[in-house]
Amino acid sequence: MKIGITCYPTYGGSGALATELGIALARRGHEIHFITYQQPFRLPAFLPHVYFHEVDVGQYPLFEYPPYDLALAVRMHEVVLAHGLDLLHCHYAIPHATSAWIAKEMLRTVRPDIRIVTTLHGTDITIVGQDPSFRQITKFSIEKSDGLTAVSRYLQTETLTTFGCTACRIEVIPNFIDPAVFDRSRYSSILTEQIDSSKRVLLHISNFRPVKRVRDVVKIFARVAAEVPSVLVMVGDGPDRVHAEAEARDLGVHDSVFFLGKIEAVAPLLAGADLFLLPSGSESFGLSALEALASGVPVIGTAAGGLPEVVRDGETGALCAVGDVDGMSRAALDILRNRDRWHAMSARAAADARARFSLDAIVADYEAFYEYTLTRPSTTERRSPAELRPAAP
Ligand code: GMT
Repeated sequence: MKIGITCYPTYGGSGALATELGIALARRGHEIHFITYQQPFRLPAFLPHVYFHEVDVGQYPLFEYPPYDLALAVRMHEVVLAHGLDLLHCHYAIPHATSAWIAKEMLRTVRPDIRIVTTLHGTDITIVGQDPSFRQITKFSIEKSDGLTAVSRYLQTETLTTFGCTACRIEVIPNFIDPAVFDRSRYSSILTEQIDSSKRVLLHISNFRPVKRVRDVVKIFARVAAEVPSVLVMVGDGPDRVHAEAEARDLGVHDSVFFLGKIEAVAPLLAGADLFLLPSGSESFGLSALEALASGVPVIGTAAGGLPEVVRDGETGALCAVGDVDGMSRAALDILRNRDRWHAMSARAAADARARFSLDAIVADYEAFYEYTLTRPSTTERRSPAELRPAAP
């Protein structure tokens, strides 16, 4: 198949997942075209059968807000025609699925067979998509996609409940890991070159947006460090980094907290960690938690959204209510104080992640879903949900 992939190319789970998917599909013989405003952060310089098409929004004095959505639609249109793509796979509903729909309308007469698959990742539904400014266009774009996937059962239900798109069939295809990459035994711990090896390492990776609750990460760490000698390694960057840094200073633990900034290859860091902290307010899946589990790192997090579908509470980590810093700190200490328990959890985490979320099986699910979508009538041929509803009396 020839597949166009559009995602946010910056640091974040949906971009990481979309890029890994494209790379894996190319290895399986498909031709992949990334269509984004920047080279995706996990995409190396050259890979066979992988192409990158940059979207240029241009500049014009009249545009205070250059219309990226339109430039993206035009680039999608262009790439479909130039390379004979079979489908466009959009990661994150807006604006990608909206632009794909515009491109599809532009292609209606010349390429009526083109199909759009949209993967819903999280805040496109739970936060941004519910903002009154975007709600109707999110619903519209979802309903106009020929195939829809969500990364967890939680997100599937949330989408159907929030948008009430009764005619949508949403396939759950979870995030995945490459078990060869997220393998603790592959890496010697590079962290010990900087950090005293007698200390336990707690790790957090995210884009430091408010939903990640990075101050809770620091609060949990401060309570753990008061009892067990440990350090906190913070990977990533974003708007709440300054607040996390301030919290570390306020709690007097700043000397034990290392802010490393954005790092692409996280597997070697995970291989040196004892616990992964993810106290998010909402998490549709939690790709970083899965990468930690696969690396044999138990996860301390919240029972929010789709995280319970990833982390088995009490077996591969511990989940508490959002904001329950005490509970998460206690759970972390319980695991760190009992080395046998940690080893058992670590082994279970790596095995469970491999059994349920390995790349080969999940990429095959995407392939099967593409094939299914390509054989179905397009949404432009199907009747809209509104038309199917009986007219009001
Ligand atoms: O965080 C987001 O809002 C978007 C996205 C991203 O680009 O980082 O993350 C989401 O997609 C990931 C990949 O499917 C999921 O593993 C994350 O749980 C999800 N983030 C949230 O739901 C907060």
